[in-house]
Order: sequence, then structure tokens, then C-alpha cells
Amino acid sequence: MNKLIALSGVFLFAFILVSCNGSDNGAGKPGNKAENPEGLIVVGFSQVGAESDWRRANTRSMRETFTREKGYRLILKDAQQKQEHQIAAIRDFIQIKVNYIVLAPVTEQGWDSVLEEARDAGIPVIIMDRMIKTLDDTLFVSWVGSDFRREGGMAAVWMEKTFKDKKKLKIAHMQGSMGSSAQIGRTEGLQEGVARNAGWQIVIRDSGDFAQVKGKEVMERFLSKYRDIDVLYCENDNMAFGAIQALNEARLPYGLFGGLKIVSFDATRAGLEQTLARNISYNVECNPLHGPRVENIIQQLQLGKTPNKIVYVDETAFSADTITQEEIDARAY
Ligand code: GZL
Repeated sequence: MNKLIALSGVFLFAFILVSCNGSDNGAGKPGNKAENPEGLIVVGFSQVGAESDWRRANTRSMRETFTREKGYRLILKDAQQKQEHQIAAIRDFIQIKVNYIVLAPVTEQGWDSVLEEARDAGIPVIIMDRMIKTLDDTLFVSWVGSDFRREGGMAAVWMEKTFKDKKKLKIAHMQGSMGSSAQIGRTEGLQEGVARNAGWQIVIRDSGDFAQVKGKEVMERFLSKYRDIDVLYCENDNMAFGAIQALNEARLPYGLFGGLKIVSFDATRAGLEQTLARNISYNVECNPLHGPRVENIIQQLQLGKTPNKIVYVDETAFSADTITQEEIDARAY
């Protein structure tokens, strides 16, 4: 009998030893999950979708940064632009006890509840690209992305310079995914321009959801109502590509050959090629290469440091009058 008690004590001790091993889900230590034998840093990444060239460049940057060779396991979930998919993905990441959660939020609202669950599970959350609206800044460790209102402001200043002699300026406004920081900020930038310029009028507005197909449909609707638009203020390149398709099909002039001027955002390679061709007149950069920036935040956390809460990326803009092929060829995306 004594031998039996002794033997069960040994098994009990062994069991406790094994189940406590790696149970600390602190940054970088292997969580208590079988699928991480090499002790990789497991990063759960909830991505908006694959709706645009910008988004695909952003995903590429994350994949190229968080490689197994560098000690990471990246679990990427594409939300097809649906917030409920992102919330489910975050819950999955909590369930499998990832070391970090990276969220590129499709919209600004509605994150408190699921991010409270992540915080309470002790998993640091990094917000990337667009921002979330919350009163509780303990819900995320750091945010890295663009100043979208500044981007819109740069476009508005270009419009002021370009059309300074025009008493009346008729603007068609194609917005991105409604409620996203990129749409909110770029729209604010335009609205501030309208407030400064009494002759500016937004004659029509609709959302193309940052996608080319929808952008073409929206532009067709714009053209069915207005043929004397001076500027199309288009909140990303892919919608601008759709608008160009609609203009070509309607055989309407634009860009270099007179007619409406297109202002776009993202400055993706394809967008800059269209700018060089003078189809897009002005293109404001929105840098998608956040992989290294997110890694820098994670490395700081690994070392027990406190990263900056807000990290804006530097961005510029390109005009059809001055851009060169060499400039485009030298860019990373
Ligand atoms: C901007 C990003 C936007 C891009 C679009 O940071 O959120 O989403 O401008 C993308 O191309 O779809």
C-alpha cells in the first residue's frame, strides 16, 4: 500500500512539473500548448482582408518580417473586411494562448469587449494601420499607422494650389470603407479644405469600400448625374482604377487631356504608374510596410521595455507633373 501511495506521489509531482512547464504565457516564452515545441514567439495577426494593393503589400510586409527563421510563428487570419470575423479571430488567438495579438481593425468602433478579454488573458495587443475608438487605453500596448487627416490635408493643399484661379470647384468624393480611420481622416482633410474655400462644392459623394469593382460602379453613378466634375477625390488607388475604367468606357477626358483631375491615396506601385501616365494627377502616400515597425514594438516588449503608445509613419505625396520612373522603381512597394 505504501509503495502505491509513493508511486502516485511521483506521478503527481511529474504531472505538476510538466503542466507548469511553459505555462507562463509571457512575451516569448512558450505557452502551454503542444504546437510550439521550438519556443517560437507566436503572433496572431487579424488582417482586414485583401481588398486592395495596399492591403496585399501590408500583408506581405508582415509575412516577410515574422518568419520561422527569425523565431516567430505568424498566424494570419483574413477577415474579408468583416469585423465579426476579426472578433472571432482574436478569440481564437486567446484560446490558443498566442504571445502577441496584432489587429488591423476594419473599423474604429466596437473593440472594447474582445480586447478586454485579450488584456485579461495577459496577451499584449498591437493595433496596426487603422485606429480603434476606445476610452480605455489599457486595451492596446501600441498603435502604428498613418496620419490620415494629414494625408487628406496634403491633397486639399494641392487642390488649392492647382485650382487657385477657379471660382467654382465641383468635387466628386469617393470614400473608402465607412467608419475606417483611413476614410474618416481623409474625409476630414477634404472637409477642412471645403471650409477654407467658399468656391468648393462636393456635388456628390459615395463609398467604393476601397475596392476597384465598387469604385467603377460608384463612378458610373457619379457620371450618370454629373458630367462637369472638376475633381474626383478618391480615397485609395484601387477605387481610382475603377473610376478610370468607368471614364474610359464613357469616353470622357481626364488627367492630362483635360476634363476631371483625379486625386488618389496609397501611392502603390500601380497607383504611381497611373500618376506617371498622368491619369491620376496627385497621389498621397500611405506606407503599408508596417512589419518591421510591429516587430520593433514586439522586440521592445520582449526586453521588458515600454514602446511608444502612438507611432506615426512618415509619408509624402507624388504629383503627375514631377514624378519619374526612377522614383517608382526605387520604391519598396
Ligand atoms: C490605409 C488603409 C486603407 C488603404 C486602402 O492605411 O487602411 O485600407 O488606403 C486599404 O487601400 O484598403
